[in-house]
Amino acid sequence: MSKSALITGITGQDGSYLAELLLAKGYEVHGIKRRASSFNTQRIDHIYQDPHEPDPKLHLHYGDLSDTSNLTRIIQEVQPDEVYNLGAQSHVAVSFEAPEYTADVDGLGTLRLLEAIRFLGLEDKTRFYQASTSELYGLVQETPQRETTPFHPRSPYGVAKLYSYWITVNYREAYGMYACNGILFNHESPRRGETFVTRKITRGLANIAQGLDDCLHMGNIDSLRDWGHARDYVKMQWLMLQQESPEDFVIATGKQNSVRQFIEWSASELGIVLEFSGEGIDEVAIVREVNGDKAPALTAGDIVMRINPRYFRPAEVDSLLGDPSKAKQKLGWEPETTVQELCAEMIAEDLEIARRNTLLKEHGLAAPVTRESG
Ligand code: NDP
Ligand code: GDR
Repeated sequence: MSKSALITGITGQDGSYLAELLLAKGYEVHGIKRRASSFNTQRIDHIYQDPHEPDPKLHLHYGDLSDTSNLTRIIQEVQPDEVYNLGAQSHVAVSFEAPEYTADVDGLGTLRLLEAIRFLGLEDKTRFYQASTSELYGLVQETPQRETTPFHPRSPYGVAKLYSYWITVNYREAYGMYACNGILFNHESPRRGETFVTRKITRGLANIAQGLDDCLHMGNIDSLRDWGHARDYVKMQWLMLQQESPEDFVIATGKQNSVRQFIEWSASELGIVLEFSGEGIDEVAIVREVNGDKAPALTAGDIVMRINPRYFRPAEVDSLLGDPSKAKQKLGWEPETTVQELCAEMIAEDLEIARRNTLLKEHGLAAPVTRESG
C-alpha cells in the first residue's frame, strides 16, 4: 500500500517541489488549494492529474487554514500518513500590514491541523511536519543559529510562527504525536514568489536587461541571509518524518551573503558589471560595462537600482546564518546547490521569460509586465 500525504500550501514554492518529490516516491499526494478568482496552480500544473482518469495519484481539495471544519473533513477523508503544513501568509513585510490574518493562518492554522489529527484519533498514525523558520531567531542571540539558540521574532509573521513552533512541540510532548519542526533558513528557486528579495532581483534585472522595466527599487540591501535551494530543502522535510523519533532540525547552508551581493551576482549572470555609489537611501547601482548579448537594453552609465524607504520594515532581521550540524549528522544533510548556482538558475529562467515577453511586445501581443511591490 502506498503512503498518503496531505500538503497545505501545495500551490506555493515548497509545496510544488515537495509534491513532485512525494509523487516520485510513490505517495498518494493530497493538497489543499485556496479558492481564488483566477487560476493559482501554475507551480503544479506540470504534475496535475486529471481527476476524471482512473487512479490519480495527485488530489486537490479546496480549503483554507482559517477553516477548522474544512480541515477536519479533509483529514478525515484522506486519513494521511503524513501532513506537511507549508501553507502560510509567508511574506514578512506583508505581515506588518495584515498582522491579525497572519496570526490566524500562520499561528492558529497549525493548531487547527494538530487538533483535527487528535480529534479524529489519528495521533498514532499521522506524522506532522511544521514549516518553521529562521525568522524565529529575529534579533539574533547567537551566531550561527542552531536548534538551541533562543528565539526573538521581529515581525507578526515571526511571532505567529513562534506559536506554531511551540504548539507543535506541545502536541509532541502532551499527546506523544510524531510532530516536528523544520527550522528552515531562506530557500529560493525559479518558483520563488515574485516579491521575495531574490526573485524580485532576478526577475527585475532580467526585465531591465530586456528593456521591459527601468529600475529596481529596493529596501535594506545590507541585510544578510543564508540562502539555499528549495529543491534541496524539501528533501529534508520528507526525511524529518522518516526518523525513528520526532525531532526539530535547522536546515541551512552555513554560508551568509548580503542582498547587495545577490544583486551583483545576478547582474554578472546577465553580463553586467555594476558599481554601487552613494550611501543610505541615496545609494544607487550604475552599469559600468555590458558584455555579451543578454542585456541589449543597457549601456554604461544606466542606473538600474535605487533605494526606496517603502521597502524598509518597521523592525528588520539584519543577519541570519544557520548551523546545520545536527541535520548533517542525523539526516546526512549536504546542500547540493551553491548560492551562485541558485542565482544562475533563477536568472536563466527569468531571462527566458523576459525574452518571451519582449518577443510578444514586438508583435504587439505583450501582456504588461507587472511591477510587483514587496
Ligand atoms: P509560498 O508563499 O510560496 O507558499 C505559501 C502557500 O500557502 C501557498 O500555496 C498559498 O496559497 C498557501 N496559503 C496562503 N494562505 C493560506 C491560507 N489561508 N490557507 C491555506 N493555504 C494558504 O511559501 P514557501 O513555499 O516559500 O514556504 C512554505 C512554508 O515554509 C511557509 O509556511 C513559509 O512560511 C515557510 N518558510 C519558508 C521559507 C522560505 O525561505 N521559502 C523559510 C522558512 C519557512 P496561494 O498559492 O493560493 O497563495
Ligand atoms: P525574508 O525574505 O523576509 O527573509 O523571509 P525576503 O526575501 O522578503 O527578504 C530578505 C531580506 O531582504 C531585504 N530586502 C528586501 N526584501 C524584499 N522582499 N523586497 C525588497 O525590495 C527588499 N530590499 C531588501 C529584507 O528587508 C530582508 O532583510 C523569507 C520568507 O520566505 C519567510 O516566509 C521565511 O520564513 C524566511 O524567508 C526564512
